[in-house]
Amino acid sequence: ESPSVAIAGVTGAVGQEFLAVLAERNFPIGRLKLLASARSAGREVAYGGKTHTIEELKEDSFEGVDLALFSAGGGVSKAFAPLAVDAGCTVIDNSSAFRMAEGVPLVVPEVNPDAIAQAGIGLGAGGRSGIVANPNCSTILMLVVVHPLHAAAGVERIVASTYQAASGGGAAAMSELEQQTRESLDEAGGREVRSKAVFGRTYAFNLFSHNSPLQPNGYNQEELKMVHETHKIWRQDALPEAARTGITATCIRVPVMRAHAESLNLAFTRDLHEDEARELLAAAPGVVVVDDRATETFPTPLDASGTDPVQVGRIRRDLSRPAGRGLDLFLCGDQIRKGAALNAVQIAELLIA
Ligand code: 11C
Repeated sequence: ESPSVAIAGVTGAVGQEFLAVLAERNFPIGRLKLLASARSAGREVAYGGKTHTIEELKEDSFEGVDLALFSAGGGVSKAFAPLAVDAGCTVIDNSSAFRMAEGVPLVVPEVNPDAIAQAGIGLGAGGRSGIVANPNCSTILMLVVVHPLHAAAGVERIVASTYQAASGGGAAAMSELEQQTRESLDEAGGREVRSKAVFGRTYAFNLFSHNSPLQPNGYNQEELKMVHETHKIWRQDALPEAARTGITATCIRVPVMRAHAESLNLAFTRDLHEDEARELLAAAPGVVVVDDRATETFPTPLDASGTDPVQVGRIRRDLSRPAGRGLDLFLCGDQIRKGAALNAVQIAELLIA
């Protein structure tokens, strides 16, 4: 019997993409429940040839629901995901609320699919109900590409620089970028940028340090998520610091709509040459190599937008390292799809497999 599925936060950018990805992948759904805040309750949404009415997310929303996809912010997840689990529902949570919690698997299906079964989480008779966390988008995109190289040659250090799209800030952030771009081209308006409700600054034709809270050590939270989530996913979190992959990141918001880009510098413990890396990446699930030097065809956020795989290119030896011990590369991936909704639906597919 097909599972009964709920979506919490269905009106958001990721919530809408959950529906698109579920439909595209023909995910089996018995009953579909669409949940959002009281403001959106009563609105109608078409899915699978039927009209569904959005219901207000409440404490008893998950009675009789087998699987819930959450993307309504950390506060909503903290308040409602445990209630859903108590009602026998397994939650795939796109927020950061439970990612680092003990017993909550943090999963990129191409990297650590077995973490769900190891935690004993399943649907119905397949295991206990529980929370499975979807990692941060920048972590997901990085690991889909770096994991096959790590498996082959042991990544000892990653230096990451991100170029992150508006979509990471949600639908309102995407509208703000669009609106500011219009305003800054508007002669009549004096080219003054007025729409600053989300980021509080000029975003159009500009870039800025990621807007997540800055920590006393000078890193912002987005940068630290890439470090801590990667250690958890690679099961390095219990290792002494010297045995973990060293990871440092600088996260930047750029005026791009919905695909993140990352420049990665990788150091290896065993030899891995450029051609071998290209072959490993060409064979890796969820990755497409876009790396044609002759035509200077490399990944771009626009080409990656609306697509599933993470594009990788500019694969080259790091000339500052001994041959075989360092590579540079550049990747682009759709933040709303693989960075959020697609990864969550792939986790759901693992749960019903
Ligand atoms: C961004 N990565 O691009 C963020 C958005 O921890 O799920 C998602 C934050 C998170 O701004």
